[in-house]
Amino acid sequence: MKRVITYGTFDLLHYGHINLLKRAKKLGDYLIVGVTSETYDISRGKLNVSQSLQKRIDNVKSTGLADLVIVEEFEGQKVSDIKKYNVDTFAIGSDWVGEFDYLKQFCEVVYLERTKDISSTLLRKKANPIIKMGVVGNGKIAKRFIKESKYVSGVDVSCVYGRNIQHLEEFCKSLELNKYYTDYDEFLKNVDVVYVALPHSLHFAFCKKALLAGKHVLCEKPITLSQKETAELFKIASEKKLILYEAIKTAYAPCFDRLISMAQSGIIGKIKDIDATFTKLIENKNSREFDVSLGGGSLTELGSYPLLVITKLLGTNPKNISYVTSIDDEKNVDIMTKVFLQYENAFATATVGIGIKKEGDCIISGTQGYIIVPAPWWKTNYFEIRFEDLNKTQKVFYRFDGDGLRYEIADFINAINKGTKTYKLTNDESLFISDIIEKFMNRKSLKKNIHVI
Ligand code: C2G
Repeated sequence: MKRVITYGTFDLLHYGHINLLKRAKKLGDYLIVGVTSETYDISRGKLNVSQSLQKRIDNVKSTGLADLVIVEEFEGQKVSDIKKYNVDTFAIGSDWVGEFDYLKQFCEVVYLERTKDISSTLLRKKANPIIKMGVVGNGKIAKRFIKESKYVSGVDVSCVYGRNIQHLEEFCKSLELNKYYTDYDEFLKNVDVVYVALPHSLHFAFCKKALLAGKHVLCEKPITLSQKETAELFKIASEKKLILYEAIKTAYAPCFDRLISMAQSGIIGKIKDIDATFTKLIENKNSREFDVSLGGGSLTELGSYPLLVITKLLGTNPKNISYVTSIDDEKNVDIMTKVFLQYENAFATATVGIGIKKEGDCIISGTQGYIIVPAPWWKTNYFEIRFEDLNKTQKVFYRFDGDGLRYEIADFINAINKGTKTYKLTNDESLFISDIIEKFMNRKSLKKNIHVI
């Protein structure tokens, strides 16, 4: 019996896929089809697959062409599948010519002519027309965001809003953008969705206006500086059936998602302590980060990251929250802050600093072991699960491409197309983070829980 194997995502199964499967089947007597898992697709840079793995498997099965359907989960699996299933022929479309020649040492490799004028990308475009996104703000993060958006299909950043014409012109030139606006209402009329990348203190007003104008919003973290304001934005979004995302990039990174799932699986026992640190020295004291009127400071700037991992694993109901902080006398912003959170059965510390440097790792401790994510843990691409017996250490690696903003953009675009948010950062989690930031901002009224040193 001659065994043939082929692989693919098979998103929105179309006649191009079916043609391929028919011809692959004819190459032998038994056809094995490997359907890629979501995590594998993300790891190889395919970010906009629209159907679930189960749906894609069902579709392949419904063709009646596959004798066996398997799931492809990792790079290098093809070699072991070929050996495991005694495969004689590996077949794949001609868009991959040359890419799989290395498999020739194990079996015959056949590239089949790709069917013209049809692709999943084309079908996705038809189902979901390209979303026109406008960027609010023209600073560093806006620039990085626009570059990263190019890796996500289904979205096109078409224009930018700002105040300073000279800066806008330079910004547009460097990013090959052809339109800028200095009038926010005019800008809103010309986009489907907005990304807000302004100083923190302006987030609320600009998000609110965009939502009221019927636009989906992706807002840089922290979404606002108070729980009340964040709640108001979510309320408007929900009433108007709009998607509102807080852009904490770590939340959407595939390796972070894996970290959270593994920690929640009980692999280290009951989670009892989390210690997460993020410091980033800002040299320029005249910058936005040191400007109290713009919501500057360590906790507003960086707090979202450690608070994200804490809320994901321990929830949104600590029994007690207290802070120790070091304030810059001249600027009146915190150059380092530690937030202590005491939960019913666990505790956690979030440490952030823009004026004091510290190792930026994250340690999640449990009753049977701990997980360490080395610095920079917020760009999660690697972690170790360690136990009393060091021989049991597990190392988990994952891809974190570019600046990592592409993952949040892809998630946001998918949410718009599907009409619902993912679990990766819930409204409750954003509200919780806003609350902790707000309590700190109002520190005068919280004297006994704040220690200034
Ligand atoms: N295909 C085709 N004609 C098209 C579209 C796709 O022949 N018009 C083929 C592809 O060449 C591939 C298969 O259909 O052999 C599945 O295509 P995709 O779903 O796009 O999957 P792909 O990303 O090519 O995955 O490990 C995964 C594989 O490497 C390929």
